Amino acid sequence: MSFLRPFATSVFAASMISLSACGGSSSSTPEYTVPADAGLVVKAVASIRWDATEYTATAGDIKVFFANDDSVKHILVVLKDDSVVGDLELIVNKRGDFDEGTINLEAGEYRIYCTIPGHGGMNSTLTVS
Ligand SMILES: [Cu+2]
Repeated sequence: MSFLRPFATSVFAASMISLSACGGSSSSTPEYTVPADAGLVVKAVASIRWDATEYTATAGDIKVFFANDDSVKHILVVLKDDSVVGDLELIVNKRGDFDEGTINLEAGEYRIYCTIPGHGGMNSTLTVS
């Protein structure tokens, strides 16, 4: 993940003013910075769920940022008609972990899915247009 740092640093500097205006975050909030150019942001949240039931993205190369606000491991893949699309596989092992990658998707309906056994409920719609 070290490749993130130069970019994250510049974004952080640019957003310092707005962040400080918010009064800071609670100590229980996992620490990570969502890249400003992320085309799709997915978070795993408590009770083995995604943070949304429906996601949207713009067709083409989509930078996916995946963060873990839950306490167990999750593995994100994109499905189309029950088959994994592309070679994107993002893994977050514990709370506060994040991963990112890029996938090229044409317009259409996909699903954001977790491949961990027992996590079948992590199955949300992704609409690419
Ligand atoms: Cu999962």
